[in-house]
Amino acid sequence: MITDTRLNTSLSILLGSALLGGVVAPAPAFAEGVTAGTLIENIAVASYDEGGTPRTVNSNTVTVRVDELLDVTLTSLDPGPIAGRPGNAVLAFELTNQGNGPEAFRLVADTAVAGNDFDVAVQAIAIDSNANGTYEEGVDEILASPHTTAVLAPDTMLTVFVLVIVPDAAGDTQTSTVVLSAAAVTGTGSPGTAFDGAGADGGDAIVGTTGALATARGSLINSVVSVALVKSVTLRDPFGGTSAVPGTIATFTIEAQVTGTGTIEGLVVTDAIPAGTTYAPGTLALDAAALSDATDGDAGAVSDAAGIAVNLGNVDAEARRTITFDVVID
Ligand SMILES: [Ca+2]
Ligand SMILES: [Ca+2]
Ligand SMILES: [Ca+2]
Repeated sequence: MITDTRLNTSLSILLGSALLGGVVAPAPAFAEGVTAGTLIENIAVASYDEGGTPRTVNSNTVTVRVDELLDVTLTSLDPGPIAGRPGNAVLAFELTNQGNGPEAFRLVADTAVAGNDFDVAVQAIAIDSNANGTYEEGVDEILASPHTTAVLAPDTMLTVFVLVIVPDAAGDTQTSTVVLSAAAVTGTGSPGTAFDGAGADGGDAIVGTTGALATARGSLINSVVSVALVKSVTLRDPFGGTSAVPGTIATFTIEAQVTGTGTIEGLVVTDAIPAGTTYAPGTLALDAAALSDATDGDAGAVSDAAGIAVNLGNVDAEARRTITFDVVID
């Protein structure tokens, strides 16, 4: 009651000019209305004339404390299924305290969603501590279990990251969905459910239209890229035939096949010069275009000691790159 009296005094200026009849205090500019704990006061005034002297009489003050509404929304921040690959992936969500009081929210990520081609494993749930929309290890806070946000002021939005691991067994183009839920820590329930005394400033907490519980779905599509090498040889002997004799030129063909979805990074193909043969200088080629033997600006380099090396760099699937070189049988 002491607190109420103090607030009555500070807030009564809102209604100092109240007229006869009900008057509601101007609402602060919150989406969900007057902040929980606000005291709405009303005083009626009667004005009259007594023998030429104006008089006024005030009514007693009626005070209503605004209860706390518990409401929350959650949306996926990903524009669609994110591209994943076996290993780590990050799904992003936005949580908003739609209530009119301070509230924390408990987060639960459900990975076993009907229709999934595979289920991811949840590694952690994190908060975008520096509010840049990107998860950064060591910067953004990992929530300890049970995953509960800090107490959020009304209308506060928070970016939440669900860090998942895509299993190695997940196939190319397979999809998986994660359902994240956020529940008001004070309680959830059907709209109108009351938690007596559990709201801001000792008022009640009342479940709002959202049920104080929100869910959102984030999904990913797996991309698996792989490389296969297929090697073959053709022979030209000194007599116009295909026998393998000293002096026969052996042309090796190595086909690098990049299959699946995505990009292979830093692909380098190497091959030793076989014992009993000597590299035929100037014969290294990539997709029928000559490469110099020297280690220089092009993709290829050859020496009898080190063999051939062709740096294909980043290769998008699907792709086939063909390397050829000649050796002479000693
Ligand atoms: Ca609260
Ligand atoms: Ca961040
Ligand atoms: Ca070269």
